[in-house]
Amino acid sequence: MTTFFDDIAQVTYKGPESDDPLAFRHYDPTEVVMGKTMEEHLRFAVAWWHSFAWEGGDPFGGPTFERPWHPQDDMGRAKMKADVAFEMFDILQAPFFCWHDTDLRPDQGDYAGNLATLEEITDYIGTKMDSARTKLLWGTANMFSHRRWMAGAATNPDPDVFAFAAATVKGCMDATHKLGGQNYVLWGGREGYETLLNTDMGRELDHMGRFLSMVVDYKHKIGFEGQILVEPKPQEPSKHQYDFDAATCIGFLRKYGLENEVKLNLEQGHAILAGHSFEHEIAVACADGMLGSIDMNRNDYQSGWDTDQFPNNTPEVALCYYHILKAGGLGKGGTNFDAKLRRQSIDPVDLIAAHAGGMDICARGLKAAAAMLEDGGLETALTDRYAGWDSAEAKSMLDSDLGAIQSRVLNDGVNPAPRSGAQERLENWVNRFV
Ligand code: XUL
Ligand code: CO
Repeated sequence: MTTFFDDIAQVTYKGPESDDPLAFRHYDPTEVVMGKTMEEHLRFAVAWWHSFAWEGGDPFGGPTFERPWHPQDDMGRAKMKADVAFEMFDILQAPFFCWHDTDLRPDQGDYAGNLATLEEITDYIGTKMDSARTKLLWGTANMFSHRRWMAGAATNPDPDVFAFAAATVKGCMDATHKLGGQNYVLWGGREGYETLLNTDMGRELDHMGRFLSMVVDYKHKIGFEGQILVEPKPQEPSKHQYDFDAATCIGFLRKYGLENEVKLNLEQGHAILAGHSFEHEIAVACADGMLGSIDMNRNDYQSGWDTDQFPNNTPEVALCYYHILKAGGLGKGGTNFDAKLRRQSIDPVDLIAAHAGGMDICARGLKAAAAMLEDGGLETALTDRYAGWDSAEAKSMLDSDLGAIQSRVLNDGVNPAPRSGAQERLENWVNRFV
């Protein structure tokens, strides 16, 4: 056991009146909400990259955190980092964590070396998991940071990079499977372009589709029962990313026949970058049965960057969980905090406070969402709004044709009477719960 977090006690539920800055005021993991505990609904995960690997640099300045395991170029320090991670999981009683290969292992500069160090560190993490409550929500490969990926991974014009990517994903899927991971994620940060002047988009999309089919085939070959998830984002780091948003990803998956094999890992900040709300992205995925998991965070609404801040807006979060609950919940997915501290937040306690606060906001949102569903006001308004479609005549219209419909409009003198959408009344109704 390390002592990075020194004398910080386990974060526990103390109720809404508590003024303890490190207590849960809303997240009681054992509280039952709509038939399941909050822990089962929310399935919180800590992201290894933001909490332990990121050193606090930004485009204008270097590391600010100066953790004892930095720089991360040595297996001893990689193990120290894992020790600290599990110390934090214990303080938060975190149900899950997530990683990229590069968050865990020191870089060796070649494939064989990276595979060996990944195997060594994931064996080490596996032994720590044996005596911890924290499970693996998902693993993924970082195929965007090293310079070899600068022109893409599966979409790279160089077939050797495609090969390196395929081998890297295989190694990461094996490690995820070994650790009992419940999902495997692919986020294509460099699967896109900087300029169309040097890009054969049709070919790149075909390669990306074929690559994903190989991932699905390999999942079945090794008996991995987790979900395969792709994560939409419109840009950053690439100027344009092919997995632009939920709707684009669903179209892509259908084109390559993968719609029954792959679902979506949706992220709040990515939705904002795409010009959507998180609620919109979740609703798009739910409408097609494609919701896999969520990366919870928020962006600074002024900066226009993917700032990956911890969530702190209850109404926003509540509407997201409203759609999730309506769709039957997160299933094998979870709520991964793809969120990092601000670079001035250099104290160990900042990491605990950030997660405790994020978990609390989500719990508050979940409870508000459940209360809205139990009240049923929105659902009643929705049923009423579409009630016209309940009639046999309206339903049969969908099986008829334009000519028949025209005859009916002429014969019956159909002349629709506009009705209020009642948006303000519905917004007022929502405000009773959040
Ligand atoms: C980047 C991002 C990634 C993915 C995993 O914006 O969200 O951290 O979640 O590669
Ligand atoms: Co993410």
